[in-house]
Amino acid sequence: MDAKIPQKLSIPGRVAEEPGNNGLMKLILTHPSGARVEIYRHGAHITSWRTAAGVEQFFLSPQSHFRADRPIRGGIPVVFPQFGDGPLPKHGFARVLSWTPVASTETATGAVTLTFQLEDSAGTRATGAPAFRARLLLELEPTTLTLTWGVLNRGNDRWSFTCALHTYFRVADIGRAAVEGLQGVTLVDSLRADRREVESRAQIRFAEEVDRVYVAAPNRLAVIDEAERRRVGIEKTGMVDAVVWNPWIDKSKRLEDFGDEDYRKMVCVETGNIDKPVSLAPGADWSGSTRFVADKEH
Ligand code: TA6
Repeated sequence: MDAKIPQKLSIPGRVAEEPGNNGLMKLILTHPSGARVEIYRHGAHITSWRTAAGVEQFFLSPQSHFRADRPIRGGIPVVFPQFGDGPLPKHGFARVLSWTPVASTETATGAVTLTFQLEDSAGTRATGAPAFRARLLLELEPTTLTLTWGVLNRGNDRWSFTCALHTYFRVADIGRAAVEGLQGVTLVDSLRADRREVESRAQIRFAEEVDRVYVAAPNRLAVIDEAERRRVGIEKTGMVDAVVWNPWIDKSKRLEDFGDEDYRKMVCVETGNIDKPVSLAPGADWSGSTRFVADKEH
């Protein structure tokens, strides 16, 4: 079991740590408004975000593993330094490594923040990745959650990587859910040999498996949950692309940490740098952020 967070990081009533599922340690951020986030050291993985109204915004699979060698299914997997398949295990090593909480604050405006850090290790260097430092800053406010991600190349050579926040949004009914903001954007369809085409729809709705990278997507997107009259705005900076994924029926059955019917209750809308990798000279750093804004549907 991880050690408890150092006393200097805990803030009474705001930042605490406790054993989570399967004994993995999780930190809990609580905003004075009642908004709340849970994040595991494992993968710096956010598993829950509730707004001040107490409404859960993310999907977490009841069948998720909580094991050091498996990613958590749901919430926000941190995909780094590789999106998808490639020389590393799929979606990279960051989501199955333990990150370290290194700072926590309550800002003058009342936001509660927590910073996690991941640095290179013999294991990561064995994959060919250089010395690096990755940091993930969470900022929690009554109806928003902002993640700011920074990567510093501490190696001696240029380093290119792809990355994403692989966010699983909770919806009451996929049949009454939609993703907005991608009309006119070039998409790469993973289910059709990476064929490229232009998204024609103002609202993307779901009636089959969807697995598409949207290249250079607009910085404002939205997930609509009509059944609960909810809308979550997504505001990204420095994270060029977006991904829309729903496994639908057949793939859901193939995912052993995901219920056969769970495709009805979630949609992934991811933000990241996928089509064109981030390329860092030695000593250079990259930063990107994604803000989630929970709102009642207008
Ligand atoms: O982001 C979409 C995707 O690449 C899909 O192809 C699907 O495999 C999903 O990620 C989940 O991947 P995982 O390795 O977490 O099962």
